[in-house]
Amino acid sequence: MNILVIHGPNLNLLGKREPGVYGATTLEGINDALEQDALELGVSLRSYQSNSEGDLVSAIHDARGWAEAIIINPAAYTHTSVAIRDAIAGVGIPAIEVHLSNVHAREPFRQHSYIAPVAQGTIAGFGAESYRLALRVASQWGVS
Ligand code: CA2
Repeated sequence: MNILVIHGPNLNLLGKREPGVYGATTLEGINDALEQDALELGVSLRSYQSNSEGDLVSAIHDARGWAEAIIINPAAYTHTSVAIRDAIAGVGIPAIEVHLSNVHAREPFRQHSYIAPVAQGTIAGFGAESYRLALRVASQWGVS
C-alpha cells in the first residue's frame, strides 16, 4: 500500500523555532519516525512539504495512480484553502487531516477547517504522534 504524507507551510521550521507551541521534533525527525513505522507496517511512504498552496494542490493531483491514502497537515491552509479541499475531494483518495497542536483549544480562527469535511477523519493535539496514529489507521485500509 502506498501512502503520501503532505506537510503544509512553515512546517519546515519545526524544531528550529517556537518549540513551545509545536515541540522540538524537526520535520526530518517526523518523516524518519514515519519511515520506520511504515517499514514495520509493510507500507510505502512518500513525504512532501511545500510552503505554496498551488504546489500542495499539484502534489495531491500527482498522488493519483500511486497513493491509496493521503495524510495531510495543511497547516495554516487548513483554515483558508478551498483549493486544497477541492483537490482532496477531486482526486477521490481517502485522506486523514492531522495537526500537531489541538487546534480546537486555540484561537477561534484555527477551530474551522476547510479540509475536515472532505477527510475521513482528523487527528489533532498529539504532536508528532498525530502523524503516527494517522499512518496506523491508513495502513489498515490496505488490509481486507
Ligand atoms: O497544529 C498544527 O499542526 C497546525 O497545522 C500548525 C500550523 C497552524 O497554522 C495550524 O493552525 C495548526 C502552523 C505550522 C507552523 O509551524 C511552525 C513551526 C515552527 C516555527 C514556526 C511555525
